Amino acid sequence: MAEISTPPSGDKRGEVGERLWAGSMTAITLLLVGVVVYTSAHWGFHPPSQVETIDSTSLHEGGEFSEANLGTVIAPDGSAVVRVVAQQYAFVPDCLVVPAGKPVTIRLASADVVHGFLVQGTNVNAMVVPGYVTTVHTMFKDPGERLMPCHEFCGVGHQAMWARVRVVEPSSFPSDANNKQKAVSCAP
Ligand SMILES: [Cu+2]
Repeated sequence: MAEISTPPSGDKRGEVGERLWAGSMTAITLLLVGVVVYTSAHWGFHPPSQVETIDSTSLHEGGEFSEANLGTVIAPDGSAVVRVVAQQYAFVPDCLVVPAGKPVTIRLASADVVHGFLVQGTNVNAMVVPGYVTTVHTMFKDPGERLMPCHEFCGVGHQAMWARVRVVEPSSFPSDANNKQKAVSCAP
């Protein structure tokens, strides 16, 4: 009968090797966890939306993301808040109008699955997870039009899901935006 290879009794080399490996793996794991904890605390990492929750199944029934609130509203200080719903397979509204050179806050909620959005040529890039509000603060320097595609695969119509961001001079901003009752967009 073949002997299973075990260290001869009294030979501790195998056991020492095992302990060495187990010890170094534990040390590496602890080091990596330490690096994650340190960098998170040092750089103040947090989810982009500060974990603001919302009931994704009832967005259309009222509240912040009801139809009348979707689009851009200008605050008295000239800054803009844009509210957008992401759903299979469109952004509502699908054309956002924002003032150039003013602080812009974009708030998105998903009505169904995970979506994502980015604005071409800027660092605006975030995911839109159902149940949470995604908030992005930015500023668009120059007037012009930019594409805003969905970048998270969200189903068979994903490739057709994109919006435009039209950056205009604050002076030529639709005047309705100053009326807080009505959000504006450039969607047809
Ligand atoms: Cu999508």
